[in-house]
Amino acid sequence: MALGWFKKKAPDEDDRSNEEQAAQSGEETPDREIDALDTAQTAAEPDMQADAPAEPEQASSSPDQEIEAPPEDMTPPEPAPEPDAEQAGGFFKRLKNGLSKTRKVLTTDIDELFTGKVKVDDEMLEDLEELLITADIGVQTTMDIVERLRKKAPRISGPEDLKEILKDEIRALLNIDVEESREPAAKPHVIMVIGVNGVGKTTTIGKLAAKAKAAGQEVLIAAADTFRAAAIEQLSIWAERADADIVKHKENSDPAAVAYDSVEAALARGKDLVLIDTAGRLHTKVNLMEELKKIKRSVSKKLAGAPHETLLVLDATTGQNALSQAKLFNEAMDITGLALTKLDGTAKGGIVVAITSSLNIPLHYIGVGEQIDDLQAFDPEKFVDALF
Ligand SMILES: Nc1nc2c(ncn2[C@@H]2O[C@H](COP(=O)(O)OP(=O)(O)OP(=O)(O)O)[C@@H](O)[C@H]2O)c(=O)[nH]1
Ligand SMILES: [Mg+2]
Repeated sequence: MALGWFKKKAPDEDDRSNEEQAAQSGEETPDREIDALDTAQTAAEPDMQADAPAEPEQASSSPDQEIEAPPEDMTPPEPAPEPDAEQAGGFFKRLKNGLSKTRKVLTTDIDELFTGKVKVDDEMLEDLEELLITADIGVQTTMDIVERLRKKAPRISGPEDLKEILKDEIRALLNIDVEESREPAAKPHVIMVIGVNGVGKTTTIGKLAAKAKAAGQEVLIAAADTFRAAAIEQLSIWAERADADIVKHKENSDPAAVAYDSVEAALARGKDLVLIDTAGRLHTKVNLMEELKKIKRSVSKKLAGAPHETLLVLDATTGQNALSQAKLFNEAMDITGLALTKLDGTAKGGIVVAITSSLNIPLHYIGVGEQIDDLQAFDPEKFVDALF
């Protein structure tokens, strides 16, 4: 299977407003003046030693306070064990299985709306509105959909009709920003993966690495989340599983230097793809966005034009909060695409509709489970088919 690459859709961005935004958040995290942000220091004297095992550290500071992330214990999860052969299933089957909770809301519950009725009435439309909001399609989008359904109500004579029409409505919303796929122009193609803690960045990198390997590409992973030794360990397990190289430094070393070295190593080794893992929260009080920008600058110093993609990972189970995260990250980081994880764990799969219809950032990948094969290129048609 070919790995899908997508045209960059850079949203308008104003650097100065980013700085202002960073300055504002700096008021909340007063120590952010830390001038590790100086570009000149970025890649200086990289530390190439192997990571020394160390005890995972307890969080001593808050991450960007503007971004709500669920509190969690600080030990990164072991990657889930590899699946049994019979568990694996086909691509579409995995998608369908993953979306089962959301599908229940959109199908079984719609069937129930028709109990004792043959025609769509106002009460039914109100109940449907509630269902769609439960599935996290978003209030405005739901209201728009229900309004259009109201006009078509006389033609709807049963739950199957209603589902078909709803399916068309959702399909139309999902297809808004379909972008053309393309082959990577640069070698190595560099993807920086960002997002708040726990959303699935490291797991997504493991899955992406495996996909790229399966497509015949040589992959190198950069352990630029240097927050905890355990995070570096977690990434190493994924790298091994995907048969990818990994560049790692010591815990607490400069993430920008790790990223720089990774690109250097990838150039030297003729790699096709570099995937950069980053922290979702920081052990110092450096502003997260500032650190991410620094990593980006460092990478572009080694390879002009890199990173070619900045992939924001969002957790579907956080529902509408994922949308606010996307907006905040995009203001600072010029996101080129999204990966939405954990669609298998939620009935809020409608967030896909909210994201594609309200953000001007293409959704590239969806995660439908913890296994290495559980990341799929987002395909609106298949997604809708799996949803109903
Ligand atoms: N069910 C399910 N779980 C997922 C998916 N993607 C990731 N996870 C799980 O989510 C948890 C967090 O994933 P990580 O990859 O460690 O998240 P992270 O963003 O790297 O977290 P930090 O490094 O702490 O910022 C792990 O238990 C993963 O197995 C998915 O698509 N479905
Ligand atoms: Mg991680």
